[in-house]
Amino acid sequence: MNFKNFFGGQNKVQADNDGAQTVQIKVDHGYEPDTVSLKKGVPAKLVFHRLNESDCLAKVQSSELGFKKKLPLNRDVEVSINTDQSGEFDFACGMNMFHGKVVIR
Ligand SMILES: [Cu+2]
Repeated sequence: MNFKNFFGGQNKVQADNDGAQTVQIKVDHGYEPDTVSLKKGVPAKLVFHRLNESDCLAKVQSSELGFKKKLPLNRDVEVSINTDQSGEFDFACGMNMFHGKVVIR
């Protein structure tokens, strides 16, 4: 099966060499894309990249997905996502003002 055709959806999911799903998320005026679709049971990571100097976006966190990360300006920050459970999981900036969502199916 060709992973690149398999995932589809509104985000650009790329399969890397080990078969993991990788999604780049641009952090500027919020998250882009703000909804990420992942395939259940396939290892996944989000790669956040912050372009906006605002402190508001300098952290990203999700209690539902169990991560809290600092996002240094202009750097890739990888977050591994457990895809064992299907569902919709929110993430947000440190002040809970900007929101994004991971959909696992
Ligand atoms: Cu904020």
